[in-house]
Amino acid sequence: MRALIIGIGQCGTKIADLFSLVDFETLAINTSRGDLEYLKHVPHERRILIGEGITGGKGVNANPILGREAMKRDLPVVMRKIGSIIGYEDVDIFFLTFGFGGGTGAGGTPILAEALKEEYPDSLVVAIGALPLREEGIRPTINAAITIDKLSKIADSIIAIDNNKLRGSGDDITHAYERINYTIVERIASLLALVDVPGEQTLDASDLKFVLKAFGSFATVGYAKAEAGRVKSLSRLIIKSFENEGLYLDANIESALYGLVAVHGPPEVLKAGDIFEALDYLTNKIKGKQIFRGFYPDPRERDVEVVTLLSGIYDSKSIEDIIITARNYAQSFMRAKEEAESRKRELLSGLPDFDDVYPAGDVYEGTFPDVDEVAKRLRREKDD
Ligand SMILES: Nc1nc2c(ncn2[C@@H]2O[C@H](COP(=O)(O)OP(=O)(O)OP(=O)(O)O)[C@@H](O)[C@H]2O)c(=O)[nH]1
Ligand SMILES: [Mg+2]
Repeated sequence: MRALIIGIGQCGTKIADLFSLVDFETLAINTSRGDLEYLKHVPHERRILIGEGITGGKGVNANPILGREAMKRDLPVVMRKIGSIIGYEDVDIFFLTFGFGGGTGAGGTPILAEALKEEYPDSLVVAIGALPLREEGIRPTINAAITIDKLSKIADSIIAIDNNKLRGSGDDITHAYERINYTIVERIASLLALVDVPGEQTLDASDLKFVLKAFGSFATVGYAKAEAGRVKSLSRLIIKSFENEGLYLDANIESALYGLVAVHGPPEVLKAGDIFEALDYLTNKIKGKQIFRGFYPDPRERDVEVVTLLSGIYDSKSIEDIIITARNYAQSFMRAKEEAESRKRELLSGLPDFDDVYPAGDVYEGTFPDVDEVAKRLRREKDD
């Protein structure tokens, strides 16, 4: 299975940087030169500055129109770079990582997603985006809502990460972001690492692609881990990975179409009976009734790790909150704008124009006297 992780904007490139650290193929794209330089693990030749002519390499300050234009202008450079990375071996999935609330990621990601879909129709394009914190205010929320709408028509799945949910309490925000990014990469990297591992009952690239090819609906990744000696019921641990606190966003998992469960741990704990009990329960619970599974017994392992993927989700409070807030704001903004316009018309009605109050015909039609000439004449007259 071949995945290419493409980070767009600051949040996205920071996430791609962590994927690079764990040996994934990555590319980092940003409008800010400083943010690109700040990355630690993405190789320098895999960093692309876009929109320099528009921004001077200084970012787009949360304006997605500029982010979109930057990506459009430099799309040929970006696509050539991607082509040279890919070479002759197909990519199964492009993962585009970004923050929904900024300008570069929100504006640029849909443009790149569309170009990738066109150029590589057999590969999947999966968006992995962080949803803005509530306290960031209205603009990031609007950027997020509009970008969700656009990507839902282009991407195969949208793995939305709710920063509000994963933030926890106490941390300052920079630490919280670091921790969230780590969680994102840890889970997705463990899942990808388990695909195409030889063995019976393992997952292959086509299983993962089947689950993620879900017409631009939402997907989420769940996770549960425990020391093998402490696992009393494996079935319970698997079910826990699907529970709300384990997921990237608040979602009703019953609305999911497909699921995928990968269980990794010491062979004596991975009992088929327990696993099937959990899978039966979950298959009945989700709407689409299809769950793929992979078992990975590993005698060297001391922990049991469960990674789950649910896709085809449409019922998510995290997403709904953003869409409703953005729509209410847009509607009340449009109303306020109309009110301002009509109030302005009312206030200024009945005023005359200049022609109504000044008499016509006072306009001097001749040529103006030459001031130098007049001065010379006056001086001559004085001297005489
Ligand atoms: N999870 C996570 N979210 C982040 C991180 N950095 C920023 N965000 C979120 O992403 C949004 C901002 O996106 P950025 O990536 O900073 O913006 P950008 O795409 O670089 O665009 P501009 O800075 O406007 O050019 C905000 O809503 C933040 O909540 C991060 O490291 N991790
Ligand atoms: Mg930025």
